[in-house]
Amino acid sequence: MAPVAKCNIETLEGDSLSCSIRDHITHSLGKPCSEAGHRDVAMALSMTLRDRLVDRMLETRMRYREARAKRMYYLSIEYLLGRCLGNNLFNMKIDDVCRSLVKDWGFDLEEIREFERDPSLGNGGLGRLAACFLDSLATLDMPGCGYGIHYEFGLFKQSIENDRQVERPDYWMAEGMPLQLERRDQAVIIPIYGRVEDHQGPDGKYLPLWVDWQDLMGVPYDIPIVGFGDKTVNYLRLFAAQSTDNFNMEIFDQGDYIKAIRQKVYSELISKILYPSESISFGKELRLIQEYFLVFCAIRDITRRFLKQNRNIEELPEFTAIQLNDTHPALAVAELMRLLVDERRVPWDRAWNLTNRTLSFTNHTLMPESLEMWPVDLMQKVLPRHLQIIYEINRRFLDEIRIVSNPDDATLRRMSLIEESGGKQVRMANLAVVGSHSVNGVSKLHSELVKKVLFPDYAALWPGKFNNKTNGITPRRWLYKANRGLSALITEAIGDGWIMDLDQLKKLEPLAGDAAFQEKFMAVKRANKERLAAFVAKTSGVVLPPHAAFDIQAKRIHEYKRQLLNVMHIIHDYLRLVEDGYEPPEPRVYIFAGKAAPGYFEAKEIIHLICCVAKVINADKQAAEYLKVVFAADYRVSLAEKLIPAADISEQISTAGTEASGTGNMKFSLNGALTIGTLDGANIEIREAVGEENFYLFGLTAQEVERQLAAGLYDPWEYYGKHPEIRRVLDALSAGRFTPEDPSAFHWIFEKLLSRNERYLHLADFMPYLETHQRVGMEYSRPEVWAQKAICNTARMGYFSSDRTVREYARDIWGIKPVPPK
Ligand code: GPQ
Repeated sequence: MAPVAKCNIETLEGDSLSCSIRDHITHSLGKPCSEAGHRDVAMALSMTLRDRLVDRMLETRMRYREARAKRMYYLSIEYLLGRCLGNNLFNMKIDDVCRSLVKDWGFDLEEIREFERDPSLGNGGLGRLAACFLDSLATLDMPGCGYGIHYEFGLFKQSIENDRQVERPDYWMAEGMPLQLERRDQAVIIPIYGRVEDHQGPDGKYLPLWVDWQDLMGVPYDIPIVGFGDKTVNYLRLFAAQSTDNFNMEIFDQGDYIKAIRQKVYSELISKILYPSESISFGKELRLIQEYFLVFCAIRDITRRFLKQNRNIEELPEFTAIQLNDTHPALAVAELMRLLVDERRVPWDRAWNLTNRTLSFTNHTLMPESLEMWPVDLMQKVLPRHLQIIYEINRRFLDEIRIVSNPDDATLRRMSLIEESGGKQVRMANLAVVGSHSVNGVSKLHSELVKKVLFPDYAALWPGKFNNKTNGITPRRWLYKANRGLSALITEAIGDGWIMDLDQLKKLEPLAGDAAFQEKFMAVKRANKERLAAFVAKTSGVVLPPHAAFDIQAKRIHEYKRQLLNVMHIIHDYLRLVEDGYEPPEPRVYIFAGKAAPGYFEAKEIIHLICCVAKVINADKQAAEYLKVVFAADYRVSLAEKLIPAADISEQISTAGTEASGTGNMKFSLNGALTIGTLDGANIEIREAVGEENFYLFGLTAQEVERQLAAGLYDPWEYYGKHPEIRRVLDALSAGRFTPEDPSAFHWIFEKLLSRNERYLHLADFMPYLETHQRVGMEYSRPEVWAQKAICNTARMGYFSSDRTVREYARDIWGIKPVPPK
């Protein structure tokens, strides 16, 4: 390794980087530079960046402090950051310098970046949205940081074996995580279990005392979050559970040393693993403790910081906003009340006012099975004081609405924080709504449905509390970094202002009809497809023709997202090809990616089906020229960055009214894919933005779906009887056409799709879906028509930048402002 020795401004940067990397190889990794390999350079480079980021982070902290700026804290049980090294290099604008630096040493920067494991500390959209918001907050110089859990095992790694999903643990820190800073000095002690005793305070007033609790410890790890342009560095603070060295003396005194140790080990389980599904974890004690653990650590940390700068707790809402990312951190309502009332002796009404003005809540789902409820018995055992506080909030709230609106009993029952039927349960969504000053949905349609379907009584009571914040995505990761070819082309055409101001993509519109630009645009797409094809060939052995239309559905596997509808269409295409001798206007490549929750039978079977269908089709010579199907294993941020830039067609086909927003839909369209989609979630707004003629719409509306389901009108047999296309596909599935060795394997799908209470109305939307795909095919075979539509998609997606979303939150909910460096 020789030092770089050119003399210009870049080289100055290069020289100091080079020194630092060499220094880390020697002193942090303990190796002579001459023996350093790819992995060592990756580690040392990350450490070098961390040093610079920490400097900026300290500067940012001073800047916020001097400005006495209001802060926003985002509480989320998940963060899907994706790989950090490349993102940091791009945001710090030193990617080119580093590339040429390591090249001089004989290394390839892209190869070095492949050494980093994705920190998969999330399941899907909710966690990825949190990561996009952090990027936008830092880019906009806004004082906003994230709080979460430092899971030891992230979302499982998926592989496909014998055509089925296999899950393996993801020990994401196996290669080390050089970017994070351990902050042992700021560890938090967390009380849990125990009971509440009634005492009388010195003033004669009732004083509840939480006694006999056990303790846990939360150790913070900070990950610096750098904004584009390297000015502001915020942080994501993740807490890891550790045991304290206090022993339960009762056990210890009995001489049961091993039992006492076992209890300590149990406490470290808290942050061991991310639950791989939102709906299967309710009722699990460990998950409740995780939620509490996050909330306690975050609130303790936030108030500690606040009180360091400001003695008067009454001013908390002037300087602090706390955003609850869905209901997983909803215990914050009870915990903030507990801290104010029990610890700081603030009178209840004042404390309630402060809590309400500080907290705000985002809902991300309408699916009834995802609405969190916790059994009262469990909460009594784990969090006796919090349960008491929740009951007190409920009592006062119900008293108040009795006075204000004199509701009937049914309304009161619906609005209560406690579900009384069956075993008593705490309704976390109600707790979050009652305890927050703002409740928002994540797309226009979703926010309307939140008011109409989820919380009609609350919306009538507090119409001003409910609002919409349509989701967004960060253009830095999802265009600038993920699609280098398109980025360069855009910058060549309109300059690089779009990276910070995505609306500038509008300037591409006049070029949509320009033949030369179209050619360049499609050449970039083609190159991305070739790169993806090479990756697929290497990882799964399937050879994809890059001139085919790449049609991709990448997202969690869930019945409501209707991967089944997509597979049914592929089967239809295939049978038409081999049985009817039909020749389609264009060859098609179908790519699926996504994980199924390990306990979700139907989702895992859908993956099995996709793999079986792929095997049969890919082996059929008659189909070879026209059709290929691939299941790309282990969907995660870094794989999304490979798939999305290569897509021609984006499948966004959930049953209308089920997908809160979707954010993958935005990423595809921004990268010039055309959407085939339903009027669901943010699809509606994407279609409005890109223009009807540049979006392939099909299917029932949310209202129509709702009407069919409510009136029991949906009769799948009618569609089966009426449409030979549907019959042929379902009969093929039921007869085991794709599983000759186990012909009844997919009979359940036949039965399910034909059952009257099939909630997602697959068959109602099937024929319109087919017909729309037919149109997609025709238009793809006319390159100039297609190119124009694709360019219009990219040009008109500016609205869906998470910068816009975050600015709206800041203005309407958080009350925070940019604090840029002078
Ligand atoms: N979402 Cl409640 C998740 O990814 N996980 C969850 O636990 C909940 C919602 C998604 C939702 O399904 C998408 O439609 C949204 O685009 C996304 O949250 C971000 O809002």
